[in-house]
Amino acid sequence: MANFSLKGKTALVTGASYGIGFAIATALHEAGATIVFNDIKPDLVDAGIAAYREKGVRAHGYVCDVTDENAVNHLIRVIEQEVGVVDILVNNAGIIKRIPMVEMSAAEFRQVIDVDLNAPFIVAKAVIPGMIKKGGGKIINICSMMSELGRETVSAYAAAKGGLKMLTRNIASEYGEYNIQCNGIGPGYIATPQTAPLRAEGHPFNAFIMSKTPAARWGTPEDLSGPAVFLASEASDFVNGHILYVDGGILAYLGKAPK
Ligand code: NAP
Ligand code: GCO
Repeated sequence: MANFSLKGKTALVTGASYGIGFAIATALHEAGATIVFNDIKPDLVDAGIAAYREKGVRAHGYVCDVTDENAVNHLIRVIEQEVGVVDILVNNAGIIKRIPMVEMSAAEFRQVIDVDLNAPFIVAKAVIPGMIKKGGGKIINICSMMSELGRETVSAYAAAKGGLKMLTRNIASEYGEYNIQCNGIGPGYIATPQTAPLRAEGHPFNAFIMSKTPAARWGTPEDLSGPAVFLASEASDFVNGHILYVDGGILAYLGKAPK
């Protein structure tokens, strides 16, 4: 039987005070990992530590902006001193700006690229040396439907998440020989604060997503737990450069035909 245990492993999940990152970190803990997370705001880190404690998780929380390379390098050094070498990295932190492209400023575009693409590069670059020394590691990049599809108002996000898919494949290509597996998880439409505007009462997007999702429901952060444990464990040691879409079937479906 494949080994799904993460006992003895240290997992860093970025931007994991709540939302998808929080659910993934909780699942990695339940599989045996020691959890480390970061967020930008000290109060969110404190709230996250309390929320993890309520779930029985003694998480190590740190304040760090993942777009700041010096801060990330310092964070990794502190984690290695205080907790241990990072065995599993989940690049989860992310933002979205929903603005029609011709109305979006270059600064707004750059901000999304910075968090959703540059930061996963920065954090992966910071943990890979420790993984190589330790004989291997797991990197999981949180991609998106927008790694494959576009839609109105999300040009920067789609560009970032499309790039993140290829960064995932390139890390897999460049570091596979060091027993580092780098894969992606591509969530469908998940009920978190990031999508709350789309789920607001009466917003037409709800009906639209239901018509595009065979599962006919919004995903929950917990829907990502099993896929994350799989990609973080030895069970996926020969899976590399793969984007695992957890989307209820959206990418397979043309959409419900009008009756
Ligand atoms: P969310 O609820 O908006 O949470 C994002 C987290 O990232 C927050 O904790 C946020 O902290 C943190 N973060 C943002 N910028 C950061 C930075 N510069 N440094 C450190 N932390 C930062 O989002 P979510 O829905 O859980 O999404 C998590 C990931 O899944 C994102 O990469 C998102 O693109 C991706 N995703 C989401 C969906 C979905 O439907 N929800 C689907 C596919 C992919 P603050 O609160 O302090 O900003
Ligand atoms: C949007 C949504 C999506 C989801 C997710 C889908 O505005 O279309 O926010 O981008 O967040 O990325 O996989």
